[in-house]
Parts: sequence; structure tokens; C-alpha cells
Amino acid sequence: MEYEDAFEEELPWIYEKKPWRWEEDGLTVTRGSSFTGPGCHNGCGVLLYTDKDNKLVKVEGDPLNNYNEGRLCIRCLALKDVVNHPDRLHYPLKRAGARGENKWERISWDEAVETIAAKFNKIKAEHGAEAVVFAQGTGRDIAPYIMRLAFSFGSPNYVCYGLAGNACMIPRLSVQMATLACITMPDYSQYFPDRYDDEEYSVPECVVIWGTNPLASNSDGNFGHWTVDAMKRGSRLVVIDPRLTWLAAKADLWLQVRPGTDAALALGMINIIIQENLFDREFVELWSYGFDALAERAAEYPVEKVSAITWVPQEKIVQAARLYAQSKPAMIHWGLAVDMTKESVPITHGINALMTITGNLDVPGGNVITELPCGVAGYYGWGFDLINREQFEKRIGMGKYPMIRYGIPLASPDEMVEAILTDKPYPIRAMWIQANNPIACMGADPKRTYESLSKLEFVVVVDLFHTPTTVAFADIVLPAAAFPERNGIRAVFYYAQSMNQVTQIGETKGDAEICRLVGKALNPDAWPFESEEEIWDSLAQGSGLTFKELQEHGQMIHPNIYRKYAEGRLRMEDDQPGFNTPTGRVEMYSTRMEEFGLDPLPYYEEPPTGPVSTPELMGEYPLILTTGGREQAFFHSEHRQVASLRATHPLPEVQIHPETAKGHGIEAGDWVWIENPLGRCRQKASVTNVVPPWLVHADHGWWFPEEEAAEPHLFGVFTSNVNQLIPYNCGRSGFGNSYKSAVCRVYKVKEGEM
Ligand SMILES: Nc1nc2c(c(=O)[nH]1)N[C@H]1C(S)=C(S)[C@@H](COP(=O)(O)OP(=O)(O)OC[C@H]3O[C@@H](n4cnc5c(=O)[nH]c(N)nc54)[C@H](O)[C@@H]3O)O[C@H]1N2
Ligand SMILES: Nc1nc2c(c(=O)[nH]1)N[C@H]1C(S)=C(S)[C@@H](COP(=O)(O)OP(=O)(O)OC[C@H]3O[C@@H](n4cnc5c(=O)[nH]c(N)nc54)[C@H](O)[C@@H]3O)O[C@H]1N2
Ligand SMILES: [Mo]
Repeated sequence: MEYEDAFEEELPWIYEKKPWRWEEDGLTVTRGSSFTGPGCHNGCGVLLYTDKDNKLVKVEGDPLNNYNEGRLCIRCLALKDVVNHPDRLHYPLKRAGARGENKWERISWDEAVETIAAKFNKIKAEHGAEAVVFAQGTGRDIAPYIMRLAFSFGSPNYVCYGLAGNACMIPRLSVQMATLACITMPDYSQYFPDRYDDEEYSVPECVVIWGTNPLASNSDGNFGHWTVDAMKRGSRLVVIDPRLTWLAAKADLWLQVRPGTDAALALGMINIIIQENLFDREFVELWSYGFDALAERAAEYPVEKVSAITWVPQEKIVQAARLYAQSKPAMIHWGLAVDMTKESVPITHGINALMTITGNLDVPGGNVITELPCGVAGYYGWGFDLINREQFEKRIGMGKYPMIRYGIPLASPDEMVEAILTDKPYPIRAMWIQANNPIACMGADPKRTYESLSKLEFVVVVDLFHTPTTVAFADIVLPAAAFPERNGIRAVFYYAQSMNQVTQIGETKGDAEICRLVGKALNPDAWPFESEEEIWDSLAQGSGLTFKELQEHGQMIHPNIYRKYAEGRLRMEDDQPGFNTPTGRVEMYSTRMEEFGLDPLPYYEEPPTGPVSTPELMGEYPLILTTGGREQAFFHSEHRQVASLRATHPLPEVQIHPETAKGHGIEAGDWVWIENPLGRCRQKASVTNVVPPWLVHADHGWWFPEEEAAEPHLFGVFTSNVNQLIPYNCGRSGFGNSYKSAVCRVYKVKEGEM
């Protein structure tokens, strides 16, 4: 099938048949998709090289994959060191000593599954299925399986444990679901097999990089180097970031914003665009709702005021607003920082309004609306139909934060911690933790997170390695396979590809297979699959292919159709043009938020601590603290044990401006304490002017696999973990937490304190 034919016939998928396995210089080469584990959200096309013993010896980018076009980051290039690492978990383990002693006994998979099922069923009989919580970390491919496991067991409590305010992606998803009833992605031509050369595509005249550092993070399914591709093709760049990133250094405009003030910036830009008549009147009139109310709200944010709030010079705000509004098309590529302040909902809402008033929604080179990959439609929400309404309504946080109905059916992490500690509204007794390292990484206030997990009667952790979380809490540890050790399906928004097993380490199993085994033991009717492959067949069903056929076909792309709202593609019930919202339009004035008692319009609120909210703290804690900017070599708390990657960034680093360092007698390489009223941690000083004098930036997710595992040390998890300075304090919608906008002071660690 040629691509052209596929378009003409409007087939759901296009693909080019490519060989998926061959021999080369004595090695076997297998083409596939690099999804997790180890961590990554993206699924770059990879070539996996294995020797005659099926050992993974080399990984290269697949030049024929349109997603990464042969490019790879250092974590995949070092993948053989991760997969073959001597510290990998090889067998199911049962705790042999007390919790925290790090004493384990090898058990069989059968015994592990029987023990887990017996314990979960006992807790269900005593307290109800909701007393067992199913936790995952960042969005890895486990979401469908773990959701099915939770819901088929009858528990509505599926959660990203410790992620205060669900402050990663979920706020953006939920706001878009509430106001557009769909979600968007920056359009870097990824929907076209021939990419930028396709005649339907337009290169954006302007790209706004807002609170993301794509070259390090490749976040939200976007390959970071696409931004460089766009720059090479002439896109002008606006970067909104308090730090001088590589992209900021090359941008036409760099807005060095004070962390957590992005909503004010968005409103200020909206105001300028409306005042100067730079908005797309036709789009606004035909497709949006609430323009007048938005204009009135934005008028409360004149540029002088916005500059005073954000610390960005007035002229830069004006220039950015004009450049974005006058470029056709223009794209906003946003990232995590948008979610990581307490009132994150109005930031997303404001940035969405910018895309809307400029008519950049779902146009080539703008922000395209994603249609889920229909060929594997079952992938999202798999198992959602298995839980009854009454049980589902028991989801923790549902009563307090009704907006969590929009987006992914997750419980509120803030309320979950509280529920475990207080037994209110009902007791929580056990947790299934799969691909989540809450005390080292995801959890705000890790000591509180620790306290909550210590209270549980029974904990299972599924991971590739021992972590502070396995050692401190697990009763059973199950060894997870990395992606070269299992089959699977990678379905991003618009493409699907098989993941192909090439090697086997110990008795590891893939996450889907692990969920299948436990699911079958808990509720056989809901898990009729006799093998892992039957799961893949079931998920691939919508494409009309079996898993084996998908494997043969290689990468399959779901063609994009622009301006779906005009084509009647967004309203499934009536096929009318418009959006699937209560008003049928993009709601800049959100009727759903209004219904939930939230402000229906974007607004700005100061971060909970800072020069304006807590001036009394600024004497003692004069610096603004932002955290967790991504490093290529690590995925969150992962990869710390991999020598080749660790060599690039051996210890946790806090970036401090030279003047600030000098003022505190700190020199490059000194260990320093980072402290605020909630707690402190120590990291190495990196003295650099990528941060301004008023800001420090600290690494997140640090623990030391080379150090003592047993309690109380727990691989040094409380030594350098910056989340000890970050409280659980979500926004009024239940979304957002100030992981990236706190305050602190820094001072040298004294001799003898190490
Ligand atoms: N201060 C601060 N804290 C932050 C952030 C920040 O910016 N600043 N970022 C936050 C964000 S956005 C997120 S998403 C969280 C992430 O928080 P987590 O997802 O909890 O962090 P990870 O280190 O990725 O831990 C996941 C664990 O999963 C294991 N793992 C990896 N792949 C697989 C797999 O395929 N299967 C299984 N079973 N296990 C696997 C890893 O070995 C690791 O131990 O951290 C948050 N923490
Ligand atoms: N290598 C690697 N890649 C990853 C991950 C990883 O751990 N390692 N984690 C993955 C995950 S789960 C996520 S969520 C993504 C996140 O990836 P991104 O969305 O790129 O987010 P970050 O790298 O956390 O931060 C991006 C930038 O925001 C800036 N920033 C900080 N505070 C603010 C603010 O208040 N406003 C604005 N406008 N900017 C601010 C920081 O200086 C930083 O340069 O990365 C994913 N990809
Ligand atoms: Mo994340």
C-alpha cells in the first residue's frame, strides 16, 4: 500500500512494510519501538542488536522511523548497560526480615501471585476493594494494564502516588478536556510520513517554548530535536523560562519569567493581542465562547502590572505577544512548568486562550487536536467499563475536586496521602506500586509520603531495580522487564508500532504480563487472555491486525485531518461542526469550571510562598527555588546506577548565580544546603549564570544506589532529595503544586556534616 492510496481511501492507518528482523555482521538486528522501561514516554524507532546468545550489545536509532529519523538520546545509546546491569532484579522476592532490613527470599512467580491475590482478597473482604490502591509513576505504558487491574478488582483508586496536585500533564489534560473536549499537540509534521516536505504542512513562523526544555526532556511525546528542525526551516523562537537553556540562548526572544507567574504573562499577552486588534476575529466568532468576558478579564492585566508580577521587561512582553499573534501559523509548545505551580489550571486555560484567539488551533504548523490512534482504540481507558458506578464514585478526591472527572481517571494524590494517614473517608490498607518511586522522586514532602506508606499493611512493588521504595515498604517485589525483554505495542497519539522482545534477563516479565497473571488470579472473567500475546491481539484489534501482523508492518501512522471542528469530527454524538463542549465551542469562559464552583476564566494567583505572598520569609529565605529541569542522562530517579550515564552528571547539582555564590562564600563544587521552613537537602554547587542572581535551580529525584540500602539510610534518599522543601499544597481545582516555585536559602555544608 502506497501512502498516497491510503490518504485517498481515508484508511485509518498508513504504513510502509519494512523488514523487522535481519542478520548483519554476525548480529541479529530487530527493529522496534523504545518505550519504557527504563523510563521514557516517547517510543523512538530503534534498531536492537543482539549477539548469538541473545545478549543486547548495541542500540541505534532507526533511520526509517519518521518519529526520530535515526536520532537517539544517550539513555538509549547506553541501554545495553541498563538492561544487562548486575543490580537488575531477576526473580520475584518476598521480604525475609522486617521492613527496611533489605533481607529477601527468592520465590516463584506462582507463589508471588498466590500471595498477592490472597492478601488483596482478604483486605477486600474486610474493608472493600477501595482499600487497595494501584499506583504508577509517570505515564509509562502500564497505564492501560494497571487501570484494568484496579477496576477489574473493583478498586476506583488508581493514582500517581505522591504527585501532589497531579502536577504533571494531568492539569493540562484536564483543562483541555473541560474547555475543548480534546487535547492538542504542537504540529511538527509528525503526522506525515514525509514530514516537513509534505505539501499539506506549513512550518510555523513562530514557536513559543513555554516552560519546557525539549532538548533534554523530549516531553509529552514530542521529540525535542523537532524544535531545532523548525528553527532550521526558519521558525522564530520565543522561550519562556527562568533559566538560560540552550534554546533560550538561540531564541529571538527570551522571557526570563519569575517561576509560577505564567498565568499573568498569558493574560498580559492576551490583553495586548486584543487591544492591538491582532486576534483572529473569524475564528473567535465562529468557534469560541466567552471572548468578551475574556477580554474584560485580560484588561485587568496591563503590561506594566504583568511586568511587575513576572519580572519580564515590558517591551519583551509586548514583542512576544506581537510576534506570536502576527506569525501565521504559530505554535505554542508547552511543558511541565505550566503544571508545576499551585494554581496551574488558569495557566493552561490562559495559554489555551492564546491559541484560540489567534486561530492556531488545529491548523498546519499550529497546535493540532489529536485523535487517539483508532487502530488501537482499546488502549486508552482499557478496563474502564469493568468498574461499577457506585465503586467508581468512591475514588479518593472525587467529592472535594470534581474537576478530576476530566482527563485520566486518577485519584487525588494529596487526598490519598491524607486518607492513608487518617483512615478518612475510609481505610486504605494496601498498595500495588508499579513503576513508581514515590519517596525518591514523585512524592512531595517525602517524609510525609514515607509515613503514609509505612502505615500500609501490604505493599507490592514492581520495578527493574531495588529502590528506596522497594526497600522501605515492599512485602513482595516483582522484577519488571525492560522493553528489549518483552513484546508490546507503542501507541502514541498518532502512531502505533510493535515492541519486540530480543533478550531475556533472569525471570523478568513485562508489566502487561504481570498484570495479566495477577488480574487472572483476582478476577478471571475480566482477564480471559491466556497469554501476553492475546493482550496485544486484543489491543491491536481495532486496526484489523493481530500483534504478529503489526510486527510485520512496522510503524503505522494515523493520518491527521486539520480543522476537525469544521469537519464535524469532534462531536461523536451528532457529527455537527464544533467542539464537544456544552456550548459546542472552545470555552475561554468555561461553563464546566463554573459548574464546579471554579473561576470560569483564567486568572493569576501568586505562588503560595514568594516575595509577594510571604514577604516575611524573604529575609531568611531570599532565593526563589525551582527544581527538576531535566537532564538527558537520567529519567527522574532512574539510571543513577549506570556508570556511563552517571559519569556525565555524577552528583546532584544546584545551579547558583556567580554573584549569589560569592555573597554566600560558595565555590563551584562545594556541597551546599538548600533549606526552607519545610526542610533541607544537600547538593553540589554548580556556579553558573544560566540562572539569575535571585533564583536557584536544584536537581530532583536523587538517591545513591551505591550506598547502604537498609534503614535508616535507604540509599541516602533523604540526603539530597529536594522535595523535602516542597509541601503537598494543590490548587483549588485539586490540580497543580509548587514543585517549581518555592523559596529557599543556600549555605555551605560544614566539615563533619557530611
Ligand atoms: N522536585 C521535583 N520533583 C519532581 C519533578 C520535578 O520536576 N521537580 N517531576 C515530577 C514528575 S513530572 C514526575 S512524572 C515524577 C516521576 O516520578 P516517578 O515516576 O515515581 O519516578 P521514576 O524515577 O521515573 O520512578 C519510577 C520507577 O519505575 C521504574 N521503572 C521504569 N520503567 C519501568 C517499567 O517499564 N516497568 C516498571 N514496573 N518499572 C519501571 C524505575 O526503575 C523507577 O524506580 O517525579 C516528579 N518529581
Ligand atoms: N531526560 C529526561 N527526560 C524526561 C524526564 C526525565 O526525568 N529525564 N522526565 C519526563 C517527564 S515525566 C516530564 S513531565 C517531562 C518534563 O519535561 P519539561 O516539560 O521539559 O520540563 P522540565 O525539564 O522539568 O522544565 C522545563 C523548563 O521549565 C523551566 N521552568 C522552571 N520553572 C518555571 C516556571 O515557573 N515557568 C516557566 N515558564 N518555566 C519554568 C525550567 O528552567 C526548565 O528549563 O520530561 C520527561 N522527559
Ligand atoms: Mo512527569
